[in-house]
Amino acid sequence: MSERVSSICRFCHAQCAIHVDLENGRPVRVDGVKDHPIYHGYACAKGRELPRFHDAPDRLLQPQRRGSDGRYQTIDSATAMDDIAAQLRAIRERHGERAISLYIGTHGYNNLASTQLALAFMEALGSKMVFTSVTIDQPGKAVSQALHGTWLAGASNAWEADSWLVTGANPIVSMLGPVNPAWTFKQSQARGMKLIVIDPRRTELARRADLHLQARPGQDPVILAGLLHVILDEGLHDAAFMARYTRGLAALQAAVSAYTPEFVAARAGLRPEDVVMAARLYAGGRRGVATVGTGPNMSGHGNLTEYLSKVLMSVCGHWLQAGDPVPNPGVFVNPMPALAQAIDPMPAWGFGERLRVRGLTDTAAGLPTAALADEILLPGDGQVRALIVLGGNPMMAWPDQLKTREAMDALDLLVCVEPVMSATARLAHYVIPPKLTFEMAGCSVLQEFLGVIQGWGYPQPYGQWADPLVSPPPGSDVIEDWELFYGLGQRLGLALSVKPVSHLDPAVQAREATPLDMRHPPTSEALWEMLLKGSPIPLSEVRTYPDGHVFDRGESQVADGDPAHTGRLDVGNPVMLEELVALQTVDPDAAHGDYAFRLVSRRLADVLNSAWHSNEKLMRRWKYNPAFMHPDDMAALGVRAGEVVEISSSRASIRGVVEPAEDVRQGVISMTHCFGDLPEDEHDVLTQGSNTGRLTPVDRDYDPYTGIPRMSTIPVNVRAVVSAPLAEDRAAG
Ligand SMILES: Nc1nc2c(c(=O)[nH]1)N[C@H]1C(S)=C(S)[C@@H](COP(=O)(O)OP(=O)(O)OC[C@H]3O[C@@H](n4cnc5c(=O)[nH]c(N)nc54)[C@H](O)[C@@H]3O)O[C@H]1N2
Ligand SMILES: Nc1nc2c(c(=O)[nH]1)N[C@H]1C(S)=C(S)[C@@H](COP(=O)(O)OP(=O)(O)OC[C@H]3O[C@@H](n4cnc5c(=O)[nH]c(N)nc54)[C@H](O)[C@@H]3O)O[C@H]1N2
Ligand code: SF4
Ligand SMILES: [Mo]
Repeated sequence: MSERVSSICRFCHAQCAIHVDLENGRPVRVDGVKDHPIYHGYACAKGRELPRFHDAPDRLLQPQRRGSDGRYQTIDSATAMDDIAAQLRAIRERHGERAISLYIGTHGYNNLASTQLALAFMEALGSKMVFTSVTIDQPGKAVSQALHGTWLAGASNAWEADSWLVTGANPIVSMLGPVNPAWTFKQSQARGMKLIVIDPRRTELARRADLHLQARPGQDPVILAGLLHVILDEGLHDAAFMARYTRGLAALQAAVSAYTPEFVAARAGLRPEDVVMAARLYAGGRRGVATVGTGPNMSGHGNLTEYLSKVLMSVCGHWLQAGDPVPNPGVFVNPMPALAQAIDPMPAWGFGERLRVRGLTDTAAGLPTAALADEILLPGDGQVRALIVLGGNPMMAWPDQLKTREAMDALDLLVCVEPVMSATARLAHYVIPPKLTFEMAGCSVLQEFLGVIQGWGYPQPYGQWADPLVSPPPGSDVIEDWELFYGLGQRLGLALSVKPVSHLDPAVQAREATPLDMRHPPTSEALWEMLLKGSPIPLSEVRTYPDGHVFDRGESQVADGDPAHTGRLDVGNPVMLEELVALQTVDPDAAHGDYAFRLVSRRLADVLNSAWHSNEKLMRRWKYNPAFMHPDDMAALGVRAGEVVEISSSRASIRGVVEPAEDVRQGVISMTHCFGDLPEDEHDVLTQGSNTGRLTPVDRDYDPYTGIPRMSTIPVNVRAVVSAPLAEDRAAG
């Protein structure tokens, strides 16, 4: 028996609408939805493999408990929760709430129901030790918004913008940007939108750009300061917008004065005329968007790069202004009021929980995850003893893998919510396997929620709901991720409260929170109703459109703000400008003259971080993370395609399999993260790849506020070690 049903892929944040073929109750095939108004039939190779994840031979179907002999034993989920709760209680009694920490990774976020319940659990427990992948990803986003202030009406979307500047992101592959980026950029450029890309690699996006600045990595604040210099110098800025809504122009002008196109070009390895052209292209239109990706956030001065990117938007008056159409009035999420009005900056760091290491505090992006290993290792009051990992893989993803390894060993209790025995799960005391996508209900709220970040999200009021399609495999004992946190809350006598994701304002979320009945668990649907409480379109209405729907919310325009409101966007934040001025005299890269190469991160289309590397189809091209290098660099080193090199940083050495890539700037190695294995289990670079996180020390060269260390533009040396047979195979075949 076969049927075709509608669903949502939740393997990444893109949340594509999909069609799933079921045969005898099992999913067998996934396709994009033809003629879909938002996704236009798109579904990537990973989404198409969802059925194989559900039936994967390495999928865990029962909770695992590690015995004193190190072996895992199957237990049932109720017993697992009893055990974990008892241990948490003991740790709390002996060491206090702070000893219990939570880390939410990528797959926690892909399902906001689990994230919200995990947060509710920690709040009820009274521990502020909540860490997420955000602070080892793009912490500069939230930090810079706090420093710069918020424009209520928000930014244009790619469907309507006149110019789009992307610094160190590759949305065509990563999907972090406009929904269905390839389709969207194509339409927008046909309409006349100018696309400018700054990236040391000629990426899939850069190839489509009107101008690609193939700069030296790590020089982004210098380049953006150069753009600001040209814009202010040539009078391309929006003086009226600046006078009315911003402050700090004089300080900004002074700080960028030395960043002439010649200076910038020399520093960043560009041509001065390209710096000028980038400024003119970006500033040329009425509405523009400047976005930054993971590359610059990880390359030092990430807050500054993100800050200058927002300053560019404000200097050009590129935000949506009174009379502009409101692109997305919301389906599941109530957006900020569409007003031409600025909200003053807010504290970006220095508040909340204080870490015991490196003087770090809570930040607008959350607690610094790069410091959690040290918080676990450092003895004394407040030492972290327990860690619950929700949909993340610290051993593969965190910087400084060797330190992370030590930290995982030092924990009294490590719990992973994981569908496979991931590198981290193999060190855990308990592994709780979750239900997977097709076994759970879900909706498109995540992608809509991400729309608060300029340049991301749905361009129209689109929403979709997905019912569970299949039961978990017979005989399995898998639960929805959130059920673990509910179950632990029950056993610890906590009162959990669900904050709705349908509101952006934390105060409103707290006010609208629904206390859970701690005796009778909610159904998943009831939980989603709580999460979407007060949404612009009721869930019941969204559910009537199985393939999702663009709702008619009428035409609306951005309205004038309240004239009495005095909020202003700050384009002259003193801390940021001081950092910028210091870069004039000192090129931070010059300190690493002993290292000939810079290793930059990137994404591969067929894999998502560390997830499901066991899938044969996705890994058919490379079972490892290739070290992409320019052919001239390879020739200089005397290495050929497929040969193995040793890549050494100040912290550690890893191996890499060389892959020639004309698109990579010389002097740069481009390599994706989350490969390899535990240090002791990494034996064969050709089948496992290697872990770039091992190259990064967390306690040197880190951001003083968010703690993010240098995870891209890592100074490294490269030397040939082995002539792998692979090279001969290739030559022969
Ligand atoms: N050097 C370097 N380091 C990096 C990066 C880089 O670019 N360079 N990138 C950083 C970034 S941006 C991030 S976000 C982090 C990623 O950090 P993490 O989120 O910690 O790492 P992931 O590999 O995404 O972990 C996802 C885990 O979820 C599991 N999983 C898969 N499906 C499901 C599911 O349905 N439910 C649940 N509960 N779990 C599931 C996977 O098996 C995997 O173990 O890595 C960071 N590390
Ligand atoms: N297929 C796939 N999609 C993914 C992921 C995945 O693993 N695979 N991971 C997901 C996650 S967790 C995230 S956070 C997003 C990330 O989304 P993006 O930020 O778009 O990530 P990347 O595609 O790695 O693009 C980063 C770009 O920065 C460039 N770069 C590196 N260093 C520098 C620098 O110093 N300056 C400049 N200007 N550029 C630099 C790299 O060459 C690369 O092209 O992707 C998500 N989507
Ligand atoms: S882009 Fe993301 S959501 Fe879309 S099909 Fe691929 S993995 Fe799934
Ligand atoms: Mo990420």
